[in-house]
Amino acid sequence: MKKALITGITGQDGSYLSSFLIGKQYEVHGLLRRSSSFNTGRVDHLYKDTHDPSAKLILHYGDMTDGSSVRKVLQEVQPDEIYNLAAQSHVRVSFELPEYTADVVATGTLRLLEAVQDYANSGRPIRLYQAGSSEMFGSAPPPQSETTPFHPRSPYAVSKVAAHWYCVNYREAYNLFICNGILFNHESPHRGETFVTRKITRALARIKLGLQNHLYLGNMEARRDWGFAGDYIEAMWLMLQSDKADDYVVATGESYSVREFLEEAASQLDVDWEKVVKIDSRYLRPAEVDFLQGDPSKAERELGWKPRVSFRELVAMMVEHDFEQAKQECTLRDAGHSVAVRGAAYA
Ligand code: NAP
Ligand code: G4F
Repeated sequence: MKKALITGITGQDGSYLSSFLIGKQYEVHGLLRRSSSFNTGRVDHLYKDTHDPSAKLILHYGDMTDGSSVRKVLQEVQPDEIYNLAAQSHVRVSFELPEYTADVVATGTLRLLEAVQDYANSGRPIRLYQAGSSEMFGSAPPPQSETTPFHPRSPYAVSKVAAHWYCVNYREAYNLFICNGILFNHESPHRGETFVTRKITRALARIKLGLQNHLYLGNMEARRDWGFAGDYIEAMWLMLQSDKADDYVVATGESYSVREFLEEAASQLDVDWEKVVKIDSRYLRPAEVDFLQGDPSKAERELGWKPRVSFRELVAMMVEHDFEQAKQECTLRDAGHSVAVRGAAYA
């Protein structure tokens, strides 16, 4: 049985990847950061008590800002594959928390690479996937591919570029099997509620059922290449099954504006968005990434990877999920419970 270690296991991608790897008979271990409230909601359905011999998901406390914890978990688990997904992954928030973002995203990756190098030196084979981002392309014109030069536009993106080059450097210097995935935006019902797609589908569903009145957004003209997270985690795995460690763009090859996403979601819910959407400059970024559209031909050619879910199907999946969730909120409201929008912070 293969063992995988996933950092960022409690995030959107971590949850899809865990489920996928368990389906492939892996034993899955995850790095769990300490939180004062439960942060395992996305993987609870996969979790069994560790005393149960059929448990396939094991969580270990650790944090990317604490190198000793990363090293200890790696030594304890002895994985065949590592998926480094942990990040402060919100671009707007990275302008508020630039040092912390760099510590987790850039230096955190370096800490992991140092631990991996020592582990590999003791003769144990190991493969590492690094979660790179299309944000690294920033203002480089589309379509962006593996040969497009990076021009990052946020502390988050600069940190991802540093992590990318740390990985290339450790691959070349120490002959380690490390792949950088350069993934374009991917979404799902598990997407964090402060990313624009989920913010839109949640808010429109709640507006439809009278749970809120308005949706406040920033730049509606930015264009993104949006795919389904469930498709993208398969590309991560395929990279690590390949004969050769390399870097790959993972994208759909199509691009839509935030406005087009909003129009599609509103039409599926039959909501007149022009009456309820307002622009709030707090959601604008000091520097924006205007146009992302990936060229995934290398991943298709070399890994046999292709996205399955279309833009329209992705919106429908998210709308359906959030409409169901809003209906449950209505039930709670009718039973006298509070159903305020969760999360006091803006993003
Ligand atoms: P996400 O939902 O924001 O999840 C991030 C994960 O990292 C969570 O499990 C989070 O833990 C964990 N984390 C944050 N800080 C940490 C720390 N200091 N130590 C340990 N763990 C920490 O992100 P995602 O959408 O799944 O994305 C996965 C990775 O792919 C990220 O690296 C992201 O930057 C990158 N990426 C994402 C996309 C996309 O469109 N989704 C595209 C390109 C690249 P908590 O649950 O406790 O917060
Ligand atoms: O949904 P977003 O916050 O995602 P963004 O910035 O593209 O970053 C995501 O994708 C990256 C891959 O390209 C990942 F690396 C990163 O970790 C993250 O998962 O914003 C998308 C667009 C932006 O142009 C933003 O300015 O939507 C625009 N937008 C407009 N109004 C908004 C809002 N974004 C957010 N979060 N909230 C708004 O109200």
